[in-house]
Amino acid sequence: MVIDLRSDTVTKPTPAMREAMAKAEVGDDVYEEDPTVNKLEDYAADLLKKEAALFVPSGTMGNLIAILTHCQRGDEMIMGNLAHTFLYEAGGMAALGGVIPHTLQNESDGTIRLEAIQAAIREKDVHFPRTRMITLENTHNRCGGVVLPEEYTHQVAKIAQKHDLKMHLDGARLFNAVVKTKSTAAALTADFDSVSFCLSKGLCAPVGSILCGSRAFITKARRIRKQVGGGMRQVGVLAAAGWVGLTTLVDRLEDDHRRAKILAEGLSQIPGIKIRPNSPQTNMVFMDIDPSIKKSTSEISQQLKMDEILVGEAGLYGFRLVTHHDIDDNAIQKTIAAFSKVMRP
Ligand code: TLP
Repeated sequence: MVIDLRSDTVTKPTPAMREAMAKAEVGDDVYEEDPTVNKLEDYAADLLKKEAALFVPSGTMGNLIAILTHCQRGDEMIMGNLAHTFLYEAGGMAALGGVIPHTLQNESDGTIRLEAIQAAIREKDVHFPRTRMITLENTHNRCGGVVLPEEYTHQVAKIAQKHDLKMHLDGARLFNAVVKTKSTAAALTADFDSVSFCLSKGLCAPVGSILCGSRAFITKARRIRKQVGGGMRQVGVLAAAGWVGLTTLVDRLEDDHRRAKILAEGLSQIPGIKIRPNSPQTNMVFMDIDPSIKKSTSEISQQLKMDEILVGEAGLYGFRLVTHHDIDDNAIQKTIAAFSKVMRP
C-alpha cells in the first residue's frame, strides 16, 4: 500500500462516511432544502458559537467567499506572506474580487508582528486603498502546522476593532489546533467575523468546507457562493460525510499529532536530516536535507517513491510530511527506514 504523506487532503472517506452518504436525506440546497446540509450547517454554527454557517465545496472557495463578502473592489486585505490564501489560492481575491493583498512577514510561529499590522493600516485618504480586513491562519500551514496563540488573536482583534476592520480566519485545520490546545473551536474563533474550516483534510470527508459568521454575513456569502458557482443541489450526500468527520473524527487527530512526533524523532536521528524548529506541533513535519548531501529533493522523493512512499517537497532542500487517518504506526516506521536507506552515502 502506498504511504502518502504529501497532504492530509489525500484521506479517503471512511466506511462510516460511505454508509452515511448512501443513506443521506437530500433536497435542493440552493433552495436551502437539503436537510443533511442544514443539519451540518446548524451544528457547525453552534460549535463555533456563530449565528450561521454555509457549506462550500472547498477551503479555497470558503476563503474567497469570505473576502468577497467583506470587501469591495480596490479594498486591501492584510495577511501573512506565507498565508495559504496568498500563496496557494491562485490569486482569486485579486482576480475575482479586485482585492489587494497587503502581505506582511509571517514570523516562524505563524503570527505577524502587531506593530507591522498597525503600521500597515491605511489612513483615510483619497490616495489610498481602503484597508478592510485582516486574515490569519490556524493552524498555519507553511509555518509548520503551528498553532496561533489565543492571546495573539485577541491582540490582533483589538487593533481590528479600533480601525473597524473585519477579521477572517483560514481555519482549514482548525480542529488540529483545537486538539493541540485542548481549547474549543468557539474560543479559538471568538475574535473572528468569519471562519472557514475544512472537512476534507484530517476529518476525511471527500469534499467540503464550512464558512461561519453572523447571519447577515452568511446571507451575503450565500449569494456570493452562487455567483462563483458554488451553489450545489442534492449535496446532502457530501454533507453526510462531513457530518461523520466533524462529529466522530476530531479526537483522533491527536493520533496524527503523536505519529508526526514519532516520525520527526526518527528522522532527526538520520545524518543529513534536520527537522525545522517549531516542527511538528500538529500533523506536519517540515524537514531539510543538509546541502552537503549531494542529492536533490526531487532525487530523494523519486527514490522514496520506488518504496511506495510519497512526500511533499518544500523549498530547495526541504520536505513536508503530513500525517493523517490513513497513516498508521507501521507506515511511520517504514518511512523512517526508507529515508534512512535513501540518505546513506
Ligand atoms: N492546502 C493544501 C494545498 O493547497 C497546499 C495542502 O496540501 O496543505 N487553507 C489552508 C491553510 C490549506 O492548507 C488549504 C489546502 C486550503 C486553505 C485550501 O483548501 P482546499 O484544498 O479545500 O481548497
